[in-house]
Amino acid sequence: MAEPSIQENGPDVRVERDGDLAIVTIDRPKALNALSPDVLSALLTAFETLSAEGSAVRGVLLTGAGGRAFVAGADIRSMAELTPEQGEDASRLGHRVAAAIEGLPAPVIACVDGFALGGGLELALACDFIYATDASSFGQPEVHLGLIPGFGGTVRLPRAVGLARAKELIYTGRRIDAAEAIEIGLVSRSFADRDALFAGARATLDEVRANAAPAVGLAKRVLVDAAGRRTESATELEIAGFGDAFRTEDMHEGVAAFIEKRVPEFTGA
Ligand code: DAK
Repeated sequence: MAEPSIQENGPDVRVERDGDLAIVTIDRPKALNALSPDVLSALLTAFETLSAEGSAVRGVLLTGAGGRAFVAGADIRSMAELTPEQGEDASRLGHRVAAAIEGLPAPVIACVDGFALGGGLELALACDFIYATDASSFGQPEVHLGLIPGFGGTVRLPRAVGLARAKELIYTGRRIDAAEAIEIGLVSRSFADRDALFAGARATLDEVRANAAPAVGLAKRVLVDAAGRRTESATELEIAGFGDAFRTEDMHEGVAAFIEKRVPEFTGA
């Protein structure tokens, strides 16, 4: 395996590569990794750059540095003086980051170790799923500040936990622990500590990487695009994606290998 490489995307975001895996770290621990406009821009660049690599990227772990927070929210200080128009622009930038994560064909696991609040939880919700340490906590506390979620929380939280639970969390701004987050389906798995969290996330990506890359990418595209659509329109997306799978060499290899009773040799084509 090649030596892991590190790329800086601005001072507060770094991307480490380990072969076809990428670890994106928000590294602003003094502000509990709060999402300033610079951090959001750097995240956008990081995910757009990974997207441009196509099938050379098979999985991404998104995390926060410092051991106290994934992300404690949008940067409250940088929001203080915004006009309504600037508020909308800030919201758009957050949505572009979420879209870049959802548009990446490879799965992105949010590895939460500590607070995932406000814009931080929204960032995690844009990932394919959330793994967390037992000591983590989650919430949408915007109403405590006179705000509402601005990076997709009103859209993705109800999809993750159901409309009633999302309303309860958003209207109260209440924080929940990892155990409750698992119970309501917000977090997929929790782990005793950060090392176990990363080992677990890497093990999941290893399972994914054994499969045909184009099929995983097509499945993600359909799952992301179909979410929230009416049944008929959503199933049309699945039909198109299913057809697209037949255009890939890996699909023909996978089916042939099954019939010939051998292990498939996927190439990502
Ligand atoms: N922004 C900026 N700085 C933050 C921060 C944040 N969200 N969260 C923490 N910090 C900073 C603190 O100010 C403190 O800095 P210093 O005072 O040391 O300089 C440092 O991080 C450590 O925090 P604490 O001293 O407060 O640490 P504690 O352990 O006592 O408390 C805490 C940890 C996470 C419970 C507490 O820091 C906290 O309640 N933080 C705020 C959490 C929060 O409300 N987050 C949601 C923010 S609202 C928008 C788009 C999206 C959104 C809004 C607008 N637009 C389109 C405009 C989304 C909004 C949100 O995310």
